[in-house]
Amino acid sequence: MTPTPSDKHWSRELEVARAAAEEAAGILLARDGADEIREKEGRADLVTRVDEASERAIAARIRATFPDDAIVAEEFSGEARSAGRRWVVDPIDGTMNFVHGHPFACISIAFVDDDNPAVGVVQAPFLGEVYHAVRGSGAYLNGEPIRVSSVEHWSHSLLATGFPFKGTKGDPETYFRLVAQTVSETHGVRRAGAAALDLAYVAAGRLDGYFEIGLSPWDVAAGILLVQEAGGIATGWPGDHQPPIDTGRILATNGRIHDRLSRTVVGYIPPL
Ligand code: LIP
Repeated sequence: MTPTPSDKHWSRELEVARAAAEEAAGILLARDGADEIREKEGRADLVTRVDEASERAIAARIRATFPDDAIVAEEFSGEARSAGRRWVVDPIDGTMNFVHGHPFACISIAFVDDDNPAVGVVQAPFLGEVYHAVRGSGAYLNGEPIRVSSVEHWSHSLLATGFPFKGTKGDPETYFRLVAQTVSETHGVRRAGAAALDLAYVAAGRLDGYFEIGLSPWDVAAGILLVQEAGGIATGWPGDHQPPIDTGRILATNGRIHDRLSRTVVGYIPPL
């Protein structure tokens, strides 16, 4: 099914993404198979039968409407396509939290047209929150518009990050020195364990900035659009030549502290 130019506002893609996220949310809430856990590449890189059931449900909904689109997803990614119409899906972002019953876990679904996300949905079933955005049409939480914070001063900012623990995030000692500096200079740093929700919290003005490395496209694709449509800035690592969706290295802020955060992080972890 080839979309017509009138579909450029991506209303059908948003409808499919929201219905898929809602179906997946029911699967997460049921927790059927949550105790059937496998390790993937590393000690703490987990997958459960719920991740797999969530991804199958999401993929089925996408393919029913857009059979020719590519799907890039965490568990059965299959297609490593990095151009054209594609869906970038994390069936459970925050899997470690989900396994332990910590509520900071979500489904993240992005529709990417050309090189940038055009539709993004992040649904947090245990928090009762659904974030969505369409390129050029704003960002929303449970249907209400959201905007990034107005915090101007670095020393008054609340940040978030993710610590290295999967062996895919560089040198832990250097990273912890970076975190130590940001903790000493700001209102603090949160490490909640789900990149998509950290990005959604920046978009909602609950965090003023978020930074992390070693992520996957499905961790950030939807959240990048939420931040941008909420008036914030989401970029790759300072000096990187590839976008964050490709590098897995991201800085997202309210815009006002972006330069200070960029200068701080690149002092510890250089460009690729
Ligand atoms: C998680 C990210 C989180 C990061 C974790 C993990 P997953 O994704 O959302 O920000 O700190 O290491 O990568 O594996 O739960 O989909």
